[in-house]
Amino acid sequence: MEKKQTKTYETKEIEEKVVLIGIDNEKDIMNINDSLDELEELVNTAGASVIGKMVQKREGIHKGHYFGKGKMEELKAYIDELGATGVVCDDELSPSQMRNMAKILDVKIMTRTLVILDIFAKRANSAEGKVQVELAQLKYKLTHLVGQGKQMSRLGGGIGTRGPGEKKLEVDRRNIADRISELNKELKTIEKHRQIIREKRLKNKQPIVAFVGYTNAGKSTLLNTATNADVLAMDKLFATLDTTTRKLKLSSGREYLFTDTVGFIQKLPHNLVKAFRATLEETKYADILVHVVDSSNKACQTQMEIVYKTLKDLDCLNKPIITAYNKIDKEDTIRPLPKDDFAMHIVEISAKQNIGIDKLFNTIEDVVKSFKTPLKILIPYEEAKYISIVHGRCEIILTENRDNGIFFEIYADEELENRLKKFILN
Ligand SMILES: Nc1nc2c(ncn2[C@@H]2O[C@H](COP(=O)(O)OP(=O)(O)OP(=O)(O)O)[C@@H](O)[C@H]2O)c(=O)[nH]1
Ligand SMILES: [Mg+2]
Repeated sequence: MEKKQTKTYETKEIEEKVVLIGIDNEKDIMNINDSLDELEELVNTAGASVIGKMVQKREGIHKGHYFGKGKMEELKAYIDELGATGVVCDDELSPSQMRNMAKILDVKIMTRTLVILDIFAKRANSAEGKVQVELAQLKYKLTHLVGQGKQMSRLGGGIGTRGPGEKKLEVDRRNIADRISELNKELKTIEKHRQIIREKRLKNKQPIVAFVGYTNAGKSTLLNTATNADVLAMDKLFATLDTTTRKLKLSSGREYLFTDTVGFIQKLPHNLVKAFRATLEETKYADILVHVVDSSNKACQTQMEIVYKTLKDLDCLNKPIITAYNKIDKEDTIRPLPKDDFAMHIVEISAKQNIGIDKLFNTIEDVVKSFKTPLKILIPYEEAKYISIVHGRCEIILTENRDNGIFFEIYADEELENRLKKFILN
């Protein structure tokens, strides 16, 4: 639950009623209607309401003011008719486009990024999350809020004006750069701390399983069900901004670390992704990725494509991926489920109803068992049986005949590693 603002001296929130605008250029991964539906959810999550939508079919964005001239006039009339207080654009706008549009439309001009930043500001809990959000906001401000002063101050609160940075909104623009470098330093200290924790984990050799996926797919719900954690899960976009990790022993007796991560979304600007690098890095250190998919979402196939694109950008596509088609308890689950060429295994689950979780656990254990570790071994010549096992079942990097036996550098899975234990050289 959001805490109500009760202090009288804080900016009074005005209810924003906005019109969403987007361009249908048939080039984006997600079709424009799904994209605007998603933007509507984002706007609702940020606390404003959508009272209209307008789409223009055109090759690209108009350089001066996003929509073409005629369509802008149509939009102006539409806004006046509805009494909208703002416009939220599905794409990024340059400061001059924002200025031109504000001049023509005479309402507040916002973008998808601004809305996402606003949600991030509401959600950030940890020190790291807050620093990351403030950094992202300041960077955005530095490049975008030039010349927006009049509109912003005229309309008071609402989207784009709240956040951990709120106290600092009065910070002189000249100081923004200083603040950015200060925050970067803070982030470095936090990252160092994270690195120490990571090293400890590596020593413990507990496999790390990260739940990744599109926002609202059910990652936090799965972490809660799987590990009895108490992570905020709700039907809002970007419920999770901070990573949570829980330890759990599975039936083999091995301990695993399960990590919840921030959700992905389409059209997330590159600098925003960069701002959340530290959080997303958790994904980089995972041994296995469980790709949680909301299989009841009509755009789920597109969402999956976007997840894989993001994983590729993060250099994580080479990790073993288990796709967990979630929410199969829902009637509107898409059948047949989309194909998934990136997944090593596919399971169907309901994180909420605790269906298929054991199957998911077993699959995770199977994948871990198949992991191959590099080993150096020396097998005496008289142990012919073991020599033929190595030749038959291991990936051999190097062989050397030595006085006391054959030296091998190999990759072996867990079972073979156990069988060859007595020959392993330290
Ligand atoms: N019916 C049904 N609803 C589910 C299931 N799993 C999750 N949900 C619901 O889906 C919504 C989103 O769940 P979360 O666990 O917060 O999703 P998330 O992937 O962590 O989302 P972000 O943190 O925003 O990225 C919540 O309302 C959950 O109750 C499921 O198996 N079945
Ligand atoms: Mg979550």
